[in-house]
Amino acid sequence: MSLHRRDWLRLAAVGLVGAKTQSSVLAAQDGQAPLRITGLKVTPIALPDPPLLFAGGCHGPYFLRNVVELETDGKIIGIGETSGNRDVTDALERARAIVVGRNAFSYRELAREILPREPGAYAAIEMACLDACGKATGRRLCELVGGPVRDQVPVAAYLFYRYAADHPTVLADPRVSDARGRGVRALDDWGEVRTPEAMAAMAGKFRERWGFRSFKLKAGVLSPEAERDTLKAMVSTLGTDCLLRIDPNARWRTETAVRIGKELAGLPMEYYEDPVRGQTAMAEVRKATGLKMSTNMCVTRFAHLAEAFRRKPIDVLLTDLHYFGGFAGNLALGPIAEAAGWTLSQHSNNHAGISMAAMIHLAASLPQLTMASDTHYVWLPENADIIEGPKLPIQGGTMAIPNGPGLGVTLDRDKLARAHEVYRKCGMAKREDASLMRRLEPGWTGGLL
Ligand code: GKR
Ligand code: MG
Repeated sequence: MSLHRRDWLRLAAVGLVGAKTQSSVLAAQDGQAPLRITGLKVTPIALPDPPLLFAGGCHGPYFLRNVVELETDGKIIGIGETSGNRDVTDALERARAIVVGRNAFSYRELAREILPREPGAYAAIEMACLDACGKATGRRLCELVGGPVRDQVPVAAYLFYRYAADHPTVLADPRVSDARGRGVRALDDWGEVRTPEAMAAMAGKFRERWGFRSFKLKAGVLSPEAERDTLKAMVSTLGTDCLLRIDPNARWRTETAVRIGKELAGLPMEYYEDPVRGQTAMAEVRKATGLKMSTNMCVTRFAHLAEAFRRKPIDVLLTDLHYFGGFAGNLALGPIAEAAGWTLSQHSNNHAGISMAAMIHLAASLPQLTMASDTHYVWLPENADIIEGPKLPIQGGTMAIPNGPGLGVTLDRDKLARAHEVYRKCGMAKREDASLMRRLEPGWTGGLL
């Protein structure tokens, strides 16, 4: 819903529409701020997740998110989404007292108060403020922050080794509280993917279906040699015009990472992501292999930048609006990354359509974010999203900026209510991937390789 036409005409008559400090001018005019925040509703949800494997274990039956609805006196509701652990829900509940009574246009003021202690909560609140501002002004979120600098946002194929969605151990997980089952009742039909050949076949299908050019292999799961062979098998299937990323989430020792890194030299590597833990080890691998290195683990906040300038562990930074200061933080990060000689890519954790829309708006507005963004969105079953209508489409390896003011997506309250009900029933309060992995692979420890 937009500000009433009558209000715009009145403001236009006194020359205020488009004024640079619109919110304060409007406030002065009316004696109160427009888009005064009157309420903050937080809904924790659980959405179905297939058994994807990574260094920390196997994804549980659901991933958790928090959805925020920010009510304003203009009867405009802004929406936001962020990480789902219970501590973030609590942080959002605490933030209500700070946010209510403030002005959605002044979200940077809120950053000072909420961001340092609760980055995940700040991200959802800022997203909802910007969505409300967009709805009030009839502008897309990317336009509010000075974009778009690109209309189509490239995204990467995010490839996980995995078990079949209807593996008996997966279905027997005590946290499952929906009607999923064997065969046609399974969450998806990708089946088990635990060999180089099976992964290469899945990569080929990902390209056929979504047109991806960049392919990220989530590693730290099989032996490092099998994961190297997986990249080779992917090149045999995809050809050499694909771009490859491999991310063992720091499960490899430095010697392993150097040895495997040298063997990757002949492949069309886009970057080598977090093979080892910490900036010092990353810098050593970077020097020894000459590969482009990237991280979403050793540089995750502004406080890490100074050390990274000194140690030089990376060429590419995977940023994330959910923890790197929202849109405001990311837009500030762009020129800093450029000065450091880094390009930006975008990190992803499991998420739904609201975050997907926000990630597209960010990639469309941040000039330095030139590399394809990661997204788990392909793993979300079609009918499980919480936005109205179908999921946002991926075509030709890119996503278009959603049409419409603000984020350009609408919350489907029935789907939200169902996802909240699942949250209540499944009993999960945080992400926990080791228990299912130990049931699937007794003896698994997740130790260094
Ligand atoms: O979803 O298993 C996963 C990923 O491993 C995720 O947790 C990571 O944060 O996607 C992430 C990454 O690039 O490291
Ligand atoms: Mg990573």
